[in-house]
This record gives sequence, C-alpha cells and structure tokens, in this order.
Amino acid sequence: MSETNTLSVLQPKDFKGKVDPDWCPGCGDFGVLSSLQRAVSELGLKPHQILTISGIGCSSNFPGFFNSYGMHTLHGRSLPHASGAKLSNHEMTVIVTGGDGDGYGIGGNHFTHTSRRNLDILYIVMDNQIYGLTTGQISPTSEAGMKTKSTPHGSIELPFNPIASAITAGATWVARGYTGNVKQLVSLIKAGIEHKGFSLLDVFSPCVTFNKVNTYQFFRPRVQPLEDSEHDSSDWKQGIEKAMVWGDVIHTGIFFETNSRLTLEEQEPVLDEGGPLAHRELGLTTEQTERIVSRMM
Ligand SMILES: Cc1ncc(C[n+]2csc(CCOP(=O)(O)OP(=O)(O)O)c2C)c(N)n1
Ligand code: SF4
Repeated sequence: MSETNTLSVLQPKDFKGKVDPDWCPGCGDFGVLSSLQRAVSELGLKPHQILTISGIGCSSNFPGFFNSYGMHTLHGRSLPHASGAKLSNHEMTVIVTGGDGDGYGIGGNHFTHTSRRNLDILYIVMDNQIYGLTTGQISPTSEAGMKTKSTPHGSIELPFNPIASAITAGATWVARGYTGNVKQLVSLIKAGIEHKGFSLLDVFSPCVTFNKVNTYQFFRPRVQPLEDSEHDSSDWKQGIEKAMVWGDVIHTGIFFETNSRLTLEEQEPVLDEGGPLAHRELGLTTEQTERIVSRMM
C-alpha cells in the first residue's frame, strides 16, 4: 500500500500523542481531546497537516497529548505564536487550545486583536470557569459570588462573556460546546476547522477537582443547543442576545458566522504568490540586494 493510502485511513486513535494525559479522572478536557481526534479523522486530515498550539494551564498541556505538530508556549501567548505560525505556513490547519484563564485573562488582549484580524485559525477554549493548574482561583469567566481560594467571600467581579466579546471584536465564527454533548462538540470542531477565518469555540469543560459550582450536574439541565431553536446565526445581534442568556437556560451551538470577510492571509500581499513563506528560499536574491543597496545610496 502506498503511503497516501495508508495515511488515508487514519482513525481517532492515530491522533493519540506520545504522552498520556495527566488530567484528573473526570476532567472535561478528556472530552475535548477525544472530540478533536474524531473531528480531524472524519475530516481526513493527517498529523503533518495540523499544528496545535497552547499557552499554560491544565488544558494547555493539550498539544503533548495530540499527534500533530505542536507548541506549548507561554501563559496567555498562544495566539501570537499561532498567528506567526499561520503566516509562516498558511497551508497548515492551525488549532489553538487552552483555558479561560490563559485566553481571556492574561491573553485577553491577544484574544481581542486576533479576533479582529481574522486569520484562519480555530481557537478552542476549555472553559472551566476557574484556574485549574494553580489549584482553584477565580478566572475571568467565574460566576459572580463564586467562593474560591482567591475569593473566600465570593467573587465581586462581573464575569467576562467570551461569545459576545468575540462577536463584537470581529470574529467570523463564534460557537460554544459542552463536553457532555460529544456529538455536537465533534460537529462544532469540524465546522470551526472548515470555516475560513478566525473561529472561537468556547467549550464548557468542567474542572471536577476545583470548580464545585459549574459541574456536569449544573450544566445538564441548562444547556440548550441553538440548533433546537429558531436562531439565525448570520445575525450578529441575535448571536449577542443569545450569548447574554445565563441562568436556567444556557445556549450552546453556533451563535454567529459569516463568510463576508477575507482572511488576513488572503489579504496579505506578501503571500499572494510563491506559496507559504516556510517553503521559500531563505535569503535575498542578487536583484533584491541590489535594489536595497541602491535605495540606501
Ligand atoms: C506569566 C505567568 N503568570 C502566571 C502563571 C501561573 N499560571 C499557570 S496556569 C495559570 C492559569 C490556568 O488557568 P486556565 O488557563 O483557566 O487553565 P486550566 O488550568 O484551568 O485548564 C496561571 C495563573 C504562569 N505560569 N505564568
Ligand atoms: S485540576 Fe481541574 S482542569 Fe486541571 S486536570 Fe484536574 S479537573 Fe482538569
């Protein structure tokens, strides 16, 4: 069998990384990992076509557990690394994985500006509404009143709304999943990868060790897929309205999507011809050198 034929039958297990996850038993992140493995297998992608990039946190250990090119970068800095990587090789499928603290807290600035730039990247945030790795302090998405190690009297801050924020910042595909609904999660990951532009997939991924409020029991009766209601995902106002709902009902699914904007890569003149930068010859041609020297003289 040729290499292409062998590779064309990749199964989810073929995307298992060399390192076994060190997550606590029951951690929601296991569901994201297995869903991504299923999604890329169903899309017919190969490990060498994918780059996973993360920051720091329990969820950010993800690239080590997934078989693809990978980078475990700095806390809150996964998106700048991913932007550089995508511009260097825009033919790669770039998937960023991390937590709510990493992405919406220390990395909040990058989240806003990457959303508006519209690079063709999928950003999966394993949102457990707490800092897991550092053993349970509030994060930007923690609910008001939540008692944690860092808020013994209850959080007095208003939680950050990633869905509404991404829509207003200019993201062109904005969705929310839940690890308790694997069928929907796999289909959202596939749609996010296939969307051409910046895609945010915020996933409720319970931290069973430190978040005793937002548990599977909390989400089970509340989550309502937007697919089951009359939601027009091309209407950003409806998307924001649905994103603001938090109580007995919490929506999952695609809040907003548009194909009306070109990606950053499509607009970047340097990438117009000659293929990905990573495949081009390094250095300057004699003609380019002469042009620079004559301009400086
Ligand atoms: C610059 C810097 N500040 C703080 C930390 C400590 N730190 C590591 S992970 C983390 C938060 C992790 O929370 P989150 O991103 O939500 O991921 P989780 O562990 O919950 O998956 C913090 C504050 C760090 N590693 N680097
Ligand atoms: S501490 Fe929480 S987020 Fe970290 S691995 Fe354990 S359950 Fe998952």
